[in-house]
Amino acid sequence: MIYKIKPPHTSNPAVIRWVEEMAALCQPDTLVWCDGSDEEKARLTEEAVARGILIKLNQEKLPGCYYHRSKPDDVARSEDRTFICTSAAEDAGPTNNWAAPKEMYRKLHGFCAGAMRGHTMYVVPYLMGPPGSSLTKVGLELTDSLYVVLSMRIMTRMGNVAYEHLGQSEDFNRGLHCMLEADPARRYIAHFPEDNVVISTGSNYGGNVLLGKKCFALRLGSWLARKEGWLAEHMLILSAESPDGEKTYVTAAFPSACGKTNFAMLVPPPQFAGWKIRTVGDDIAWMKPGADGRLYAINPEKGYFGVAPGTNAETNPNAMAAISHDTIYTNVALTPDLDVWWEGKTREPPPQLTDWKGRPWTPGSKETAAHANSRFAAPMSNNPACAPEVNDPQGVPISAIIFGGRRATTMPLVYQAFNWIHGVYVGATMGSETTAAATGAVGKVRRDPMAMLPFCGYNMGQYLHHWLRMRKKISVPPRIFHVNWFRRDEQGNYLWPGFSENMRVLKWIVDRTRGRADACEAPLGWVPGPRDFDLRGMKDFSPDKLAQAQNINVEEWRREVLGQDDLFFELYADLPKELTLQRELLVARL
Ligand code: GTP
Ligand code: SPV
Ligand code: MN
Repeated sequence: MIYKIKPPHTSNPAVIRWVEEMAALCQPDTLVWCDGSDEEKARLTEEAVARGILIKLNQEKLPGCYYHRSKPDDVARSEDRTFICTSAAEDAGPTNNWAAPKEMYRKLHGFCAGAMRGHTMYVVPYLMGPPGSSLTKVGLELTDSLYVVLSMRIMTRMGNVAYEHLGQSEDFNRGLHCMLEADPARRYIAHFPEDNVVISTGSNYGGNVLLGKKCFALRLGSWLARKEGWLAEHMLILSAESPDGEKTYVTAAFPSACGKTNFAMLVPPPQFAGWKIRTVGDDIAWMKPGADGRLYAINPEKGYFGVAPGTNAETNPNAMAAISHDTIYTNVALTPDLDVWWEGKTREPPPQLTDWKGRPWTPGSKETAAHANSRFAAPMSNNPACAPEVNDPQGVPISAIIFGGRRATTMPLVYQAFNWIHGVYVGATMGSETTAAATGAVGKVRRDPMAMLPFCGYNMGQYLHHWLRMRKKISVPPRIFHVNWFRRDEQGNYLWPGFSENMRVLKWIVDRTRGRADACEAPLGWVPGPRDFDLRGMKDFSPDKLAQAQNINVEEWRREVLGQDDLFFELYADLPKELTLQRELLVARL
Protein backbone atom coordinates (compact mmCIF):
# COMPACT_ATOMS: atom_id res chain seq x y z
CA MET A 1 0.00 0.00 0.00
CA ILE A 2 2.49 2.58 1.25
CA TYR A 3 6.28 2.77 1.18
CA LYS A 4 7.58 1.50 4.46
CA ILE A 5 11.01 2.15 5.90
CA LYS A 6 11.59 -0.96 8.01
CA PRO A 7 8.79 -3.40 8.63
CA PRO A 8 6.76 -3.14 11.83
CA HIS A 9 8.43 -4.76 14.82
CA THR A 10 5.20 -6.30 15.90
CA SER A 11 2.81 -8.83 14.51
CA ASN A 12 0.03 -7.52 16.74
CA PRO A 13 -2.97 -7.46 14.38
CA ALA A 14 -4.76 -4.66 16.29
CA VAL A 15 -1.70 -2.41 15.95
CA ILE A 16 -1.22 -3.12 12.28
CA ARG A 17 -4.91 -2.73 11.49
CA TRP A 18 -5.16 0.63 13.27
CA VAL A 19 -1.98 2.02 11.73
CA GLU A 20 -3.16 1.01 8.26
CA GLU A 21 -6.56 2.59 8.85
CA MET A 22 -5.04 5.88 9.98
CA ALA A 23 -2.50 5.83 7.14
CA ALA A 24 -5.34 5.29 4.69
CA LEU A 25 -7.04 8.33 6.22
CA CYS A 26 -4.03 10.69 6.33
CA GLN A 27 -2.40 9.34 3.14
CA PRO A 28 1.26 9.94 3.96
CA ASP A 29 3.78 9.22 1.19
CA THR A 30 5.87 7.22 3.61
CA LEU A 31 5.19 5.25 6.75
CA VAL A 32 8.05 4.87 9.22
CA TRP A 33 7.78 2.33 12.02
CA CYS A 34 10.04 3.66 14.78
CA ASP A 35 12.06 1.18 16.85
CA GLY A 36 13.70 3.49 19.40
CA SER A 37 17.25 2.58 18.35
CA ASP A 38 20.26 4.93 18.50
CA GLU A 39 20.72 4.54 14.76
CA GLU A 40 17.15 5.78 14.25
CA LYS A 41 17.72 8.76 16.56
CA ALA A 42 20.85 9.76 14.63
CA ARG A 43 19.08 9.43 11.28
CA LEU A 44 15.96 11.37 12.32
CA THR A 45 17.97 14.10 14.06
CA GLU A 46 20.05 14.61 10.96
CA GLU A 47 16.90 14.85 8.88
CA ALA A 48 15.32 17.32 11.31
CA VAL A 49 18.39 19.56 11.06
CA ALA A 50 18.47 19.30 7.26
CA ARG A 51 14.81 20.32 7.13
CA GLY A 52 15.26 23.23 9.55
CA ILE A 53 13.02 21.68 12.22
CA LEU A 54 15.93 21.58 14.66
CA ILE A 55 18.99 23.79 14.93
CA LYS A 56 22.16 22.07 16.09
CA LEU A 57 23.43 23.96 19.15
CA ASN A 58 27.06 24.58 20.09
CA GLN A 59 28.24 20.98 20.52
CA GLU A 60 31.22 21.94 22.66
CA LYS A 61 29.06 23.71 25.20
CA LEU A 62 25.92 21.60 24.78
CA PRO A 63 26.79 18.16 23.38
CA GLY A 64 23.85 16.38 21.81
CA CYS A 65 21.57 19.44 22.19
CA TYR A 66 19.19 20.88 19.61
CA TYR A 67 16.86 23.83 19.35
CA HIS A 68 13.33 24.16 18.06
CA ARG A 69 11.23 27.26 17.47
CA SER A 70 7.48 26.81 17.41
CA LYS A 71 5.06 29.11 15.64
CA PRO A 72 4.52 32.27 17.73
CA ASP A 73 0.84 31.43 18.30
CA ASP A 74 1.58 27.82 19.27
CA VAL A 75 3.58 28.14 22.46
CA ALA A 76 1.51 26.64 25.28
CA ARG A 77 -1.29 24.21 26.01
CA SER A 78 -4.60 25.34 24.51
CA GLU A 79 -7.14 24.59 27.20
CA ASP A 80 -9.98 26.19 25.27
CA ARG A 81 -9.32 23.76 22.38
CA THR A 82 -9.10 20.68 24.62
CA PHE A 83 -12.15 18.41 24.63
CA ILE A 84 -13.39 15.35 26.46
CA CYS A 85 -15.67 13.45 24.09
CA THR A 86 -17.95 11.09 25.98
CA SER A 87 -21.38 9.79 24.98
CA ALA A 88 -22.95 11.68 27.87
CA ALA A 89 -21.93 15.29 28.54
CA GLU A 90 -22.23 14.70 32.33
CA ASP A 91 -19.28 12.31 32.13
CA ALA A 92 -17.00 15.15 31.02
CA GLY A 93 -18.47 17.34 33.76
CA PRO A 94 -18.80 21.11 34.11
CA THR A 95 -15.06 21.93 34.11
CA ASN A 96 -14.21 20.30 30.76
CA ASN A 97 -15.11 21.23 27.19
CA TRP A 98 -17.36 18.49 25.88
CA ALA A 99 -18.25 17.34 22.39
CA ALA A 100 -20.18 14.31 21.15
CA PRO A 101 -17.67 11.64 20.02
CA LYS A 102 -19.35 11.10 16.68
CA GLU A 103 -19.27 14.76 15.77
CA MET A 104 -15.68 15.26 16.92
CA TYR A 105 -14.48 12.16 15.04
CA ARG A 106 -16.21 13.44 11.93
CA LYS A 107 -14.69 16.91 12.22
CA LEU A 108 -11.14 15.75 13.00
CA HIS A 109 -11.14 12.88 10.52
CA GLY A 110 -12.19 15.52 8.02
CA PHE A 111 -9.15 17.65 8.92
CA CYS A 112 -6.83 14.63 8.79
CA ALA A 113 -8.09 13.22 5.50
CA GLY A 114 -5.20 13.42 3.05
CA ALA A 115 -3.38 15.83 5.38
CA MET A 116 -0.11 13.88 5.29
CA ARG A 117 0.17 13.78 1.50
CA GLY A 118 3.76 14.53 0.58
CA HIS A 119 4.79 13.85 4.20
CA THR A 120 5.84 10.97 6.40
CA MET A 121 3.78 9.34 9.11
CA TYR A 122 5.86 8.06 12.02
CA VAL A 123 4.56 5.20 14.13
CA VAL A 124 5.82 5.83 17.66
CA PRO A 125 5.28 2.98 20.14
CA TYR A 126 5.92 3.88 23.76
CA LEU A 127 5.53 2.74 27.34
CA MET A 128 4.25 4.92 30.14
CA GLY A 129 5.92 3.41 33.21
CA PRO A 130 8.87 1.09 33.78
CA PRO A 131 8.82 -2.27 31.99
CA GLY A 132 7.30 -4.98 34.14
CA SER A 133 5.10 -2.77 36.31
CA SER A 134 1.43 -3.63 36.75
CA LEU A 135 0.71 0.10 36.32
CA THR A 136 2.61 0.47 33.04
CA LYS A 137 0.61 1.13 29.89
CA VAL A 138 1.26 1.12 26.17
CA GLY A 139 0.60 3.95 23.75
CA LEU A 140 1.05 4.37 20.04
CA GLU A 141 1.35 7.86 18.59
CA LEU A 142 1.06 8.42 14.87
CA THR A 143 2.51 11.79 13.94
CA ASP A 144 3.82 13.78 10.98
CA SER A 145 6.12 15.79 13.28
CA LEU A 146 9.80 14.84 13.61
CA TYR A 147 9.98 17.18 16.61
CA VAL A 148 7.33 15.05 18.30
CA VAL A 149 9.11 11.79 17.47
CA LEU A 150 12.42 13.02 18.88
CA SER A 151 10.75 14.53 21.95
CA MET A 152 8.71 11.38 22.62
CA ARG A 153 11.99 9.46 22.51
CA ILE A 154 13.22 11.57 25.43
CA MET A 155 9.94 11.75 27.35
CA THR A 156 8.85 8.09 27.17
CA ARG A 157 10.31 4.61 26.92
CA MET A 158 9.92 4.62 23.17
CA GLY A 159 10.50 1.77 20.75
CA ASN A 160 10.26 -2.00 20.58
CA VAL A 161 10.07 -2.28 24.37
CA ALA A 162 6.44 -1.15 24.00
CA TYR A 163 5.58 -3.93 21.53
CA GLU A 164 7.23 -6.45 23.87
CA HIS A 165 5.05 -5.24 26.74
CA LEU A 166 1.93 -5.23 24.57
CA GLY A 167 2.27 -8.69 23.01
CA GLN A 168 -0.93 -9.51 21.16
CA SER A 169 -3.16 -7.40 23.40
CA GLU A 170 -5.50 -4.76 21.98
CA ASP A 171 -5.16 -2.64 25.10
CA PHE A 172 -3.17 0.39 24.00
CA ASN A 173 -3.80 4.10 23.67
CA ARG A 174 -4.36 5.18 20.10
CA GLY A 175 -3.00 8.67 19.47
CA LEU A 176 -3.15 10.48 16.16
CA HIS A 177 -1.32 13.76 15.73
CA CYS A 178 -1.67 15.78 12.55
CA MET A 179 0.27 19.08 12.55
CA LEU A 180 -1.83 20.88 9.91
CA GLU A 181 0.81 23.63 9.85
CA ALA A 182 -0.11 24.47 13.44
CA ASP A 183 -3.21 26.24 12.18
CA PRO A 184 -5.03 27.67 15.23
CA ALA A 185 -8.38 27.42 13.47
CA ARG A 186 -7.94 23.64 13.21
CA ARG A 187 -6.35 23.20 16.65
CA TYR A 188 -8.09 20.52 18.70
CA ILE A 189 -6.89 18.20 21.42
CA ALA A 190 -9.71 15.69 21.58
CA HIS A 191 -9.95 12.77 23.99
CA PHE A 192 -12.25 9.81 23.54
CA PRO A 193 -12.07 8.01 26.89
CA GLU A 194 -14.57 5.33 25.90
CA ASP A 195 -12.21 4.25 23.08
CA ASN A 196 -8.84 5.15 24.69
CA VAL A 197 -8.21 7.43 21.69
CA VAL A 198 -6.64 10.90 21.38
CA ILE A 199 -6.65 13.03 18.25
CA SER A 200 -4.56 16.19 18.22
CA THR A 201 -4.61 18.57 15.26
CA GLY A 202 -3.28 21.99 14.35
CA SER A 203 -0.51 22.27 16.93
CA ASN A 204 3.10 21.20 17.38
CA TYR A 205 3.60 22.28 20.99
CA GLY A 206 4.37 20.26 24.14
CA GLY A 207 1.35 19.14 26.08
CA ASN A 208 -0.86 19.50 22.99
CA VAL A 209 1.11 16.96 20.97
CA LEU A 210 3.34 14.77 23.15
CA LEU A 211 0.33 12.55 23.56
CA GLY A 212 1.81 10.24 26.20
CA LYS A 213 2.00 13.09 28.70
CA LYS A 214 -1.08 15.16 29.50
CA CYS A 215 -3.47 13.40 27.08
CA PHE A 216 -2.77 9.77 27.94
CA ALA A 217 -1.01 9.78 31.33
CA LEU A 218 -3.36 12.35 32.88
CA ARG A 219 -6.67 12.83 31.03
CA LEU A 220 -7.27 9.28 29.84
CA GLY A 221 -5.12 8.02 32.71
CA SER A 222 -7.46 9.58 35.27
CA TRP A 223 -10.45 8.00 33.49
CA LEU A 224 -8.77 4.56 33.58
CA ALA A 225 -7.65 5.14 37.16
CA ARG A 226 -11.20 5.65 38.37
CA LYS A 227 -12.35 2.55 36.49
CA GLU A 228 -9.48 0.41 37.77
CA GLY A 229 -9.11 1.80 41.32
CA TRP A 230 -5.93 3.89 41.26
CA LEU A 231 -4.91 7.56 40.90
CA ALA A 232 -3.36 9.41 37.93
CA GLU A 233 -2.13 12.78 39.21
CA HIS A 234 -0.29 15.96 38.21
CA MET A 235 2.38 15.34 40.86
CA LEU A 236 6.09 15.16 41.31
CA ILE A 237 7.54 12.25 43.28
CA LEU A 238 10.67 12.66 45.40
CA SER A 239 12.71 10.59 47.78
CA ALA A 240 14.06 12.29 50.92
CA GLU A 241 16.91 10.37 52.53
CA SER A 242 17.97 11.44 56.01
CA PRO A 243 21.63 11.42 57.13
CA ASP A 244 21.05 8.04 58.78
CA GLY A 245 19.72 6.51 55.56
CA GLU A 246 15.97 6.59 56.23
CA LYS A 247 14.04 7.20 53.00
CA THR A 248 10.67 8.93 52.88
CA TYR A 249 8.74 9.27 49.63
CA VAL A 250 6.59 12.30 48.97
CA THR A 251 4.38 13.46 46.09
CA ALA A 252 3.31 17.04 45.42
CA ALA A 253 0.62 18.50 43.17
CA PHE A 254 1.33 22.09 42.10
CA PRO A 255 -0.33 23.60 39.02
CA SER A 256 1.62 24.13 35.79
CA ALA A 257 4.75 26.26 36.22
CA CYS A 258 4.31 26.35 40.01
CA GLY A 259 7.44 24.55 41.13
CA LYS A 260 7.17 20.75 40.71
CA THR A 261 10.38 20.30 38.71
CA ASN A 262 12.27 22.54 41.11
CA PHE A 263 10.98 20.86 44.27
CA ALA A 264 11.67 17.38 42.84
CA MET A 265 15.32 18.38 42.23
CA LEU A 266 15.84 20.27 45.49
CA VAL A 267 19.42 20.60 46.78
CA PRO A 268 19.35 20.96 50.59
CA PRO A 269 21.04 24.04 52.12
CA PRO A 270 24.34 23.57 54.01
CA GLN A 271 22.58 23.21 57.38
CA PHE A 272 21.01 20.00 56.07
CA ALA A 273 24.28 18.32 55.15
CA GLY A 274 23.74 14.59 54.83
CA TRP A 275 20.18 14.86 53.52
CA LYS A 276 19.75 13.61 49.96
CA ILE A 277 16.76 14.55 47.85
CA ARG A 278 16.32 12.45 44.71
CA THR A 279 13.86 12.82 41.86
CA VAL A 280 11.50 9.99 41.01
CA GLY A 281 9.27 12.17 38.80
CA ASP A 282 8.70 15.86 38.12
CA ASP A 283 5.19 16.04 36.60
CA ILE A 284 3.06 12.91 36.77
CA ALA A 285 2.42 10.20 39.36
CA TRP A 286 0.42 7.01 38.91
CA MET A 287 -0.45 5.64 42.33
CA LYS A 288 -2.00 2.37 43.38
CA PRO A 289 -2.69 0.78 46.76
CA GLY A 290 -0.21 -2.02 47.53
CA ALA A 291 -0.85 -5.32 49.30
CA ASP A 292 0.57 -3.79 52.50
CA GLY A 293 -2.09 -1.04 52.51
CA ARG A 294 0.29 1.73 51.50
CA LEU A 295 -0.05 3.86 48.37
CA TYR A 296 2.68 3.14 45.77
CA ALA A 297 3.68 5.61 43.05
CA ILE A 298 5.45 5.29 39.73
CA ASN A 299 6.53 8.02 37.35
CA PRO A 300 5.15 7.01 33.95
CA GLU A 301 7.60 9.30 32.12
CA LYS A 302 11.26 8.95 31.17
CA GLY A 303 12.19 12.63 30.77
CA TYR A 304 11.47 16.16 31.92
CA PHE A 305 9.62 18.72 29.82
CA GLY A 306 10.50 21.61 32.08
CA VAL A 307 10.10 25.39 32.24
CA ALA A 308 13.35 27.13 31.19
CA PRO A 309 12.85 30.70 32.56
CA GLY A 310 14.05 31.00 36.13
CA THR A 311 16.21 27.88 35.91
CA ASN A 312 19.82 28.59 36.90
CA ALA A 313 22.86 27.10 38.58
CA GLU A 314 21.97 28.62 41.94
CA THR A 315 18.28 27.75 42.22
CA ASN A 316 18.40 24.40 40.44
CA PRO A 317 21.86 22.97 39.74
CA ASN A 318 20.43 19.50 39.13
CA ALA A 319 18.22 20.80 36.33
CA MET A 320 21.17 22.71 34.85
CA ALA A 321 23.20 19.48 34.82
CA ALA A 322 20.25 17.56 33.37
CA ILE A 323 19.93 19.97 30.44
CA SER A 324 23.66 20.27 29.73
CA HIS A 325 23.60 17.53 27.09
CA ASP A 326 21.22 15.51 24.90
CA THR A 327 18.40 18.01 25.39
CA ILE A 328 15.91 19.60 23.01
CA TYR A 329 15.20 23.25 23.80
CA THR A 330 12.07 25.00 22.56
CA ASN A 331 11.53 28.77 22.30
CA VAL A 332 14.50 29.89 24.41
CA ALA A 333 16.90 32.59 23.14
CA LEU A 334 20.20 31.90 21.36
CA THR A 335 23.62 33.47 21.80
CA PRO A 336 25.77 34.28 18.74
CA ASP A 337 27.79 31.08 19.35
CA LEU A 338 24.61 28.95 19.57
CA ASP A 339 24.39 28.59 23.30
CA VAL A 340 20.99 29.01 25.00
CA TRP A 341 19.72 31.75 27.30
CA TRP A 342 16.49 32.64 29.07
CA GLU A 343 15.36 35.20 31.63
CA GLY A 344 16.80 34.23 34.99
CA LYS A 345 19.56 31.98 33.63
CA THR A 346 22.23 34.55 34.55
CA ARG A 347 21.95 37.80 36.49
CA GLU A 348 23.22 39.86 33.54
CA PRO A 349 21.80 39.06 30.13
CA PRO A 350 24.34 38.59 27.30
CA PRO A 351 24.79 41.78 25.26
CA GLN A 352 23.33 40.24 22.14
CA LEU A 353 20.90 37.44 21.48
CA THR A 354 18.49 36.05 18.95
CA ASP A 355 15.09 35.94 20.61
CA TRP A 356 12.62 33.06 20.51
CA LYS A 357 11.00 34.54 17.41
CA GLY A 358 14.36 34.68 15.61
CA ARG A 359 14.84 38.44 15.87
CA PRO A 360 17.97 40.27 17.14
CA TRP A 361 17.66 41.06 20.85
CA THR A 362 19.61 43.31 23.22
CA PRO A 363 19.09 43.98 26.95
CA GLY A 364 17.18 47.14 25.98
CA SER A 365 14.57 45.20 23.97
CA LYS A 366 10.98 45.49 25.13
CA GLU A 367 9.96 41.83 24.96
CA THR A 368 11.59 38.92 26.74
CA ALA A 369 14.31 37.06 24.85
CA ALA A 370 12.91 33.64 25.69
CA HIS A 371 9.19 32.89 25.70
CA ALA A 372 7.80 32.71 29.26
CA ASN A 373 6.79 29.09 28.57
CA SER A 374 10.00 28.11 26.78
CA ARG A 375 10.96 24.59 27.76
CA PHE A 376 13.58 21.86 27.70
CA ALA A 377 13.10 18.15 27.09
CA ALA A 378 15.83 16.19 28.86
CA PRO A 379 16.22 12.50 29.67
CA MET A 380 15.75 11.91 33.41
CA SER A 381 18.94 9.84 33.45
CA ASN A 382 20.82 13.14 32.90
CA ASN A 383 19.74 14.34 36.35
CA PRO A 384 22.54 13.79 38.90
CA ALA A 385 19.81 13.38 41.55
CA CYS A 386 17.70 10.89 39.59
CA ALA A 387 16.43 8.25 42.06
CA PRO A 388 17.38 4.66 41.21
CA GLU A 389 13.77 3.71 42.07
CA VAL A 390 12.53 5.25 38.79
CA ASN A 391 12.89 1.86 37.15
CA ASP A 392 11.38 -0.12 40.03
CA PRO A 393 8.17 -1.77 38.75
CA GLN A 394 6.79 -1.75 42.34
CA GLY A 395 6.98 2.02 42.61
CA VAL A 396 7.70 3.80 45.91
CA PRO A 397 5.47 3.91 49.03
CA ILE A 398 4.16 7.42 49.61
CA SER A 399 4.16 8.92 53.12
CA ALA A 400 3.00 12.45 52.29
CA ILE A 401 0.95 14.17 49.60
CA ILE A 402 1.51 17.91 49.28
CA PHE A 403 -0.86 20.32 47.56
CA GLY A 404 0.22 23.82 46.69
CA GLY A 405 -0.51 26.81 44.53
CA ARG A 406 0.98 30.12 43.53
CA ARG A 407 -0.65 32.62 45.88
CA ALA A 408 0.53 36.17 46.56
CA THR A 409 -1.74 36.40 49.61
CA THR A 410 -3.90 34.37 52.00
CA MET A 411 -2.12 31.00 51.90
CA PRO A 412 0.43 30.25 54.60
CA LEU A 413 3.76 28.65 53.83
CA VAL A 414 2.71 25.25 55.17
CA TYR A 415 -0.01 23.45 57.06
CA GLN A 416 -1.12 19.87 57.52
CA ALA A 417 -4.65 18.61 56.99
CA PHE A 418 -6.35 16.96 59.95
CA ASN A 419 -7.07 13.73 58.07
CA TRP A 420 -7.68 12.27 54.59
CA ILE A 421 -11.14 13.77 54.05
CA HIS A 422 -9.95 17.18 55.19
CA GLY A 423 -6.91 16.73 52.92
CA VAL A 424 -9.17 16.01 49.95
CA TYR A 425 -11.02 19.24 50.77
CA VAL A 426 -7.71 21.14 50.91
CA GLY A 427 -6.71 19.73 47.52
CA ALA A 428 -10.16 20.22 46.01
CA THR A 429 -10.27 23.91 46.94
CA MET A 430 -6.74 24.73 45.79
CA GLY A 431 -6.38 28.08 44.07
CA SER A 432 -3.48 29.29 42.01
CA GLU A 433 -2.50 32.22 39.83
CA THR A 434 -2.54 31.25 36.17
CA THR A 435 0.83 30.97 34.40
CA ALA A 436 2.22 31.03 30.86
CA ALA A 437 1.96 27.22 30.66
CA ALA A 438 -1.52 27.63 29.15
CA THR A 439 -2.71 30.26 26.69
CA GLY A 440 -4.80 33.05 28.23
CA ALA A 441 -4.44 35.57 31.04
CA VAL A 442 -1.53 35.18 33.46
CA GLY A 443 -1.67 35.93 37.20
CA LYS A 444 -5.38 35.42 37.81
CA VAL A 445 -6.34 33.21 40.77
CA ARG A 446 -8.43 30.28 39.64
CA ARG A 447 -9.62 27.16 41.42
CA ASP A 448 -7.51 24.24 40.31
CA PRO A 449 -8.56 21.14 42.26
CA MET A 450 -5.49 18.97 42.93
CA ALA A 451 -3.73 20.89 40.08
CA MET A 452 -5.90 18.75 37.79
CA LEU A 453 -8.33 21.33 36.38
CA PRO A 454 -6.79 21.12 32.88
CA PHE A 455 -6.01 17.40 33.16
CA CYS A 456 -8.97 15.57 34.70
CA GLY A 457 -10.45 13.43 31.93
CA TYR A 458 -13.90 13.15 33.50
CA ASN A 459 -16.38 14.85 35.77
CA MET A 460 -14.46 16.78 38.44
CA GLY A 461 -17.15 16.07 41.07
CA GLN A 462 -16.80 12.34 40.38
CA TYR A 463 -13.04 12.72 40.57
CA LEU A 464 -13.36 14.10 44.11
CA HIS A 465 -15.66 11.17 45.02
CA HIS A 466 -12.97 8.85 43.69
CA TRP A 467 -10.36 10.47 45.96
CA LEU A 468 -12.64 10.02 48.97
CA ARG A 469 -13.36 6.39 48.06
CA MET A 470 -9.66 5.58 47.67
CA ARG A 471 -9.19 6.04 51.43
CA LYS A 472 -10.99 2.72 52.02
CA LYS A 473 -8.39 0.92 49.91
CA ILE A 474 -5.42 2.45 51.68
CA SER A 475 -5.01 1.34 55.28
CA VAL A 476 -1.85 3.42 55.77
CA PRO A 477 -2.86 6.71 54.13
CA PRO A 478 -0.25 9.33 53.25
CA ARG A 479 -0.50 12.49 55.38
CA ILE A 480 -1.75 15.49 53.42
CA PHE A 481 -0.17 18.97 53.46
CA HIS A 482 -0.57 22.33 51.74
CA VAL A 483 2.31 24.70 50.86
CA ASN A 484 2.72 28.10 49.22
CA TRP A 485 6.20 29.22 48.13
CA PHE A 486 4.84 32.39 46.51
CA ARG A 487 3.36 34.59 49.25
CA ARG A 488 4.45 38.24 49.00
CA ASP A 489 4.86 41.16 51.38
CA GLU A 490 3.38 44.65 50.86
CA GLN A 491 6.34 45.60 48.66
CA GLY A 492 5.66 42.64 46.40
CA ASN A 493 8.70 40.63 47.50
CA TYR A 494 8.45 36.91 48.13
CA LEU A 495 8.19 36.32 51.87
CA TRP A 496 9.88 32.95 51.58
CA PRO A 497 13.18 32.43 49.70
CA GLY A 498 12.02 29.13 48.22
CA PHE A 499 14.07 26.64 46.21
CA SER A 500 16.68 24.91 48.40
CA GLU A 501 15.20 26.52 51.52
CA ASN A 502 12.02 24.53 50.82
CA MET A 503 14.02 21.72 52.46
CA ARG A 504 13.03 23.24 55.81
CA VAL A 505 9.37 22.73 55.00
CA LEU A 506 10.04 19.27 53.61
CA LYS A 507 11.92 18.31 56.77
CA TRP A 508 8.91 19.26 58.93
CA ILE A 509 6.66 17.28 56.62
CA VAL A 510 8.92 14.21 56.74
CA ASP A 511 9.12 14.46 60.53
CA ARG A 512 5.33 14.79 60.80
CA THR A 513 4.83 11.60 58.77
CA ARG A 514 7.30 9.86 61.12
CA GLY A 515 5.53 11.17 64.22
CA ARG A 516 8.61 13.18 65.27
CA ALA A 517 7.67 16.87 64.87
CA ASP A 518 5.25 18.80 67.00
CA ALA A 519 2.54 20.98 65.58
CA CYS A 520 -0.01 23.52 66.78
CA GLU A 521 -3.67 23.36 65.89
CA ALA A 522 -4.68 26.32 63.71
CA PRO A 523 -7.98 27.04 61.92
CA LEU A 524 -6.63 25.63 58.64
CA GLY A 525 -4.94 22.57 60.09
CA TRP A 526 -1.72 21.69 61.91
CA VAL A 527 1.08 24.22 61.62
CA PRO A 528 4.70 23.97 62.80
CA GLY A 529 5.27 25.13 66.35
CA PRO A 530 8.03 27.73 66.88
CA ARG A 531 10.57 25.10 67.91
CA ASP A 532 9.66 22.61 65.19
CA PHE A 533 10.73 24.59 62.20
CA ASP A 534 14.44 24.72 61.51
CA LEU A 535 15.57 28.27 60.62
CA ARG A 536 19.28 27.67 61.40
CA GLY A 537 21.66 29.49 59.06
CA MET A 538 19.02 31.40 57.13
CA LYS A 539 20.15 34.82 55.99
CA ASP A 540 17.71 37.71 56.49
CA PHE A 541 15.04 35.45 57.85
CA SER A 542 13.72 35.79 61.38
CA PRO A 543 10.99 34.01 63.33
CA ASP A 544 8.99 37.21 62.72
CA LYS A 545 9.15 36.70 59.01
CA LEU A 546 8.09 33.09 59.42
CA ALA A 547 5.11 34.31 61.43
CA GLN A 548 4.26 36.65 58.57
CA ALA A 549 4.55 33.83 56.02
CA GLN A 550 2.36 31.63 58.24
CA ASN A 551 -0.19 34.29 59.11
CA ILE A 552 -3.87 33.39 58.72
CA ASN A 553 -5.82 36.55 58.04
CA VAL A 554 -9.52 36.07 58.70
CA GLU A 555 -10.56 38.81 56.22
CA GLU A 556 -8.56 37.15 53.46
CA TRP A 557 -10.00 33.78 54.40
CA ARG A 558 -13.54 35.12 54.20
CA ARG A 559 -12.82 36.01 50.55
CA GLU A 560 -11.04 32.69 50.04
CA VAL A 561 -14.05 30.66 51.18
CA LEU A 562 -16.29 32.70 48.88
CA GLY A 563 -13.88 32.03 46.04
CA GLN A 564 -14.11 28.31 46.79
CA ASP A 565 -17.90 28.59 46.63
CA ASP A 566 -17.66 29.44 42.92
CA LEU A 567 -16.18 26.02 42.30
CA PHE A 568 -18.66 24.31 44.61
CA PHE A 569 -21.53 25.93 42.70
CA GLU A 570 -20.09 24.73 39.42
CA LEU A 571 -19.68 21.17 40.70
CA TYR A 572 -22.89 21.19 42.71
CA ALA A 573 -24.63 18.27 40.99
CA ASP A 574 -21.76 15.90 41.79
CA LEU A 575 -20.03 17.53 44.72
CA PRO A 576 -19.34 15.06 47.56
CA LYS A 577 -21.25 16.18 50.65
CA GLU A 578 -18.15 15.53 52.75
CA LEU A 579 -16.57 18.58 51.14
CA THR A 580 -19.53 20.84 51.92
CA LEU A 581 -19.26 19.65 55.51
CA GLN A 582 -15.55 20.41 55.56
CA ARG A 583 -16.34 23.91 54.35
CA GLU A 584 -18.73 24.38 57.27
CA LEU A 585 -16.12 23.14 59.73
CA LEU A 586 -13.52 25.52 58.31
CA VAL A 587 -15.88 28.48 58.62
CA ALA A 588 -16.61 27.44 62.19
CA ARG A 589 -12.90 27.30 63.02
CA LEU A 590 -12.22 30.69 61.43
P1 GTP B 1 4.96 22.27 34.72
O1 GTP B 1 6.10 21.61 34.00
O2 GTP B 1 4.32 23.36 33.92
O3 GTP B 1 3.94 21.32 35.24
O4 GTP B 1 5.61 23.12 35.93
P2 GTP B 1 6.35 22.83 37.31
O5 GTP B 1 5.33 22.73 38.40
O6 GTP B 1 7.31 21.70 37.19
O7 GTP B 1 7.13 24.21 37.57
P3 GTP B 1 8.69 24.54 37.68
O8 GTP B 1 9.39 23.79 38.79
O9 GTP B 1 9.29 24.41 36.34
O10 GTP B 1 8.67 26.08 38.13
C1 GTP B 1 8.08 27.08 37.38
C2 GTP B 1 8.63 28.43 37.75
O11 GTP B 1 8.51 28.67 39.15
C3 GTP B 1 10.11 28.59 37.41
O12 GTP B 1 10.32 29.84 36.83
C4 GTP B 1 10.80 28.49 38.74
O13 GTP B 1 12.01 29.20 38.77
C5 GTP B 1 9.76 29.04 39.71
N1 GTP B 1 9.89 28.43 41.06
C6 GTP B 1 9.99 27.10 41.34
N2 GTP B 1 10.14 26.89 42.67
C7 GTP B 1 10.13 28.11 43.26
C8 GTP B 1 10.23 28.55 44.62
O14 GTP B 1 10.40 27.78 45.57
N3 GTP B 1 10.13 29.90 44.83
C9 GTP B 1 9.98 30.79 43.80
N4 GTP B 1 9.91 32.09 44.10
N5 GTP B 1 9.88 30.41 42.51
C10 GTP B 1 9.95 29.08 42.24
C1 SPV C 1 2.13 21.72 32.09
O1 SPV C 1 1.64 22.68 31.45
O2 SPV C 1 1.66 21.35 33.19
C2 SPV C 1 3.33 21.00 31.58
C3 SPV C 1 3.85 21.36 30.24
O3 SPV C 1 3.84 20.13 32.25
S1 SPV C 1 2.94 20.67 28.93
O4 SPV C 1 3.48 19.32 28.65
O5 SPV C 1 3.12 21.53 27.74
O6 SPV C 1 1.55 20.56 29.28
MN1 MN D 1 2.73 19.78 34.20
